[in-house]
Amino acid sequence: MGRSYQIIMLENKVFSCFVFYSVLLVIKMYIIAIITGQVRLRKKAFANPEDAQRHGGLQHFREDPDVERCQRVHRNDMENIVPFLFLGAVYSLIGPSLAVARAHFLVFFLFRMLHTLAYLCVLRAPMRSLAYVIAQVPCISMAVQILTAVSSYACSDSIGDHVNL
Ligand SMILES: N[C@@H](CCC(=O)N[C@@H](CS)C(=O)NCC(=O)O)C(=O)O
Repeated sequence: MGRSYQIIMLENKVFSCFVFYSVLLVIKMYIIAIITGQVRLRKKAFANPEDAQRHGGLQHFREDPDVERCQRVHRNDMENIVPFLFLGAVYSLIGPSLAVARAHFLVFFLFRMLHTLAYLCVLRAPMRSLAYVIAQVPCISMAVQILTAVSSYACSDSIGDHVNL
């Protein structure tokens, strides 16, 4: 690996920590996609007529509540994990302490895992909602910290203060 890789990843421990949890969450999303495909096969509910034809006939070109549940898990992940990938990456660049940053990433990771578990296993309400809300807390916290760190740059009057000549 080149020196630039070391500078970004290894010399920024917060960023490395963020990458660790982010990649796990991306893998989790891939696993949801695989599970969705498996449920389609098991329930014989296909999204496309050509798939249904291959697996027994056009009557299998239909919707299924279990497949739709998997799709909702995936959609909810996209609504939440994708913003986390942005917020976490920028947050890593504003110099938070490793312990605090790790706590943010870990809480998000654990409660998104719980959200998926609660959704797929139909755990009793409000387990899924609680997991969703708790996972939002570190995201809101990161968003506020990022805005605080960069707010002065958003004001055109102070641009000159930050120019490095
Ligand atoms: N797009 C979401 C926005 C709010 C949200 O993410 N709520 C959480 C906790 S109630 C959830 O698990 N929603 C179910 C879902 O998105 O399928 C919705 O329609 O519910």
